[in-house]
Amino acid sequence: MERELTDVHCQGCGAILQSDNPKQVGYVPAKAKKQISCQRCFRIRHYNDIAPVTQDQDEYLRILQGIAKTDSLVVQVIDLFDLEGSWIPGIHRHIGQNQLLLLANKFDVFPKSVKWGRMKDWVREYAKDRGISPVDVIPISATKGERIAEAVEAIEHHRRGRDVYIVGASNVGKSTFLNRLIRDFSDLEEEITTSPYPGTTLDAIQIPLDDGESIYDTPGIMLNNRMTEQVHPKDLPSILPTAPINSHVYQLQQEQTLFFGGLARFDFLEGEKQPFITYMANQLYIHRTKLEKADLLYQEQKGKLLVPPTEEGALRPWKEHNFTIGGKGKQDLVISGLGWIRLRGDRARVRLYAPEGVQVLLRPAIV
Ligand SMILES: Nc1nc2c(ncn2[C@@H]2O[C@H](COP(=O)(O)OP(=O)(O)OP(=O)(O)O)[C@@H](O)[C@H]2O)c(=O)[nH]1
Ligand SMILES: [Mg+2]
Repeated sequence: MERELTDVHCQGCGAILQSDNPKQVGYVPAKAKKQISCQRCFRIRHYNDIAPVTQDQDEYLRILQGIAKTDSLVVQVIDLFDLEGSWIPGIHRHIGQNQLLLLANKFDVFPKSVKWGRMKDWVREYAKDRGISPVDVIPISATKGERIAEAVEAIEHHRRGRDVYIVGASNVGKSTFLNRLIRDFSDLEEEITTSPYPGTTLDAIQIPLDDGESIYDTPGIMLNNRMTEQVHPKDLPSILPTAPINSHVYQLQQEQTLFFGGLARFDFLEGEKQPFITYMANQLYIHRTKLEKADLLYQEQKGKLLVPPTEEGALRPWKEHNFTIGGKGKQDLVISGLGWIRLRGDRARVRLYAPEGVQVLLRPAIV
């Protein structure tokens, strides 16, 4: 990728370092001129600062288009907990003639019973349905360090002496994965900044490889169809799973309701009594009630009993999604970024409320 040689980039987030404007990205105080990372990175690392930056989609597309013109291996990282939400729409248009390797990250949040091969097949099928034949699909856990060696081997094998670009939606764990590589496979010292909030990496970050080529971290594209990007950053820890998710079985009668904090609502409108199994972050509060009480409860308890959201006005108004189930086997009703509800496939009429713009969909059950 072409770069102005005069610019010095922050080693934590890739932004161009500058001492003119503390409010702009890449700021380092003039007296700390020798620093190799910016004040924002320092604050994220040492104070867990929330430092959202409004990202320019054009800037992101410019980086992707730059990659399409190179002869390289493109590695797309996706988030297994939110495959549909973290997929880059039209990725095949962005990579040009280059081969694509898929790293399916955050495997650690699945219950132990979920098989690795199952995840691999699922992601491969998903890619195939979108016109992509990846050279390989490798489920990994960047935080737990699982299957990293395998990913490295696959990258080495498929890059055939070329540069490597790590791409993906924001917050899928691209930088966390690269830090693993830096720590375990190199003698470099500086690490890339990571954080629980989307939009951490701001520009491409170059990491040299032994043969003179490079591997690049890139800023993640912001995809507003995920609950994780709609909630206030303060509420993110309430919905992001960090440990294997414990599923919860709810035996519901018709006309019963589940609230997922105050973020979404599931109504079992009609059908025989049956189990509904939720797969969401363990710390998320789920409240069960009767359908007839649900409206009033929401009015009175939103932001009190039904949290998150804790911040007034942070979420878009709810949109209603109606589904008639039956005859298709077990299915997942997915709320992008929040998790999913497994339906046994019995005949049922259900309704889901989620903030406008958050992707809601049915898929064959994956667990
Ligand atoms: N559970 C789990 N969390 C992970 C894993 N990898 C990364 N994370 C978490 O995901 C969040 C985002 O990680 P980053 O590495 O900053 O993500 P990114 O893709 O570089 O994000 P941007 O720079 O915003 O595009 C952090 O809270 C990480 O700890 C993983 O394997 N499992
Ligand atoms: Mg990053």
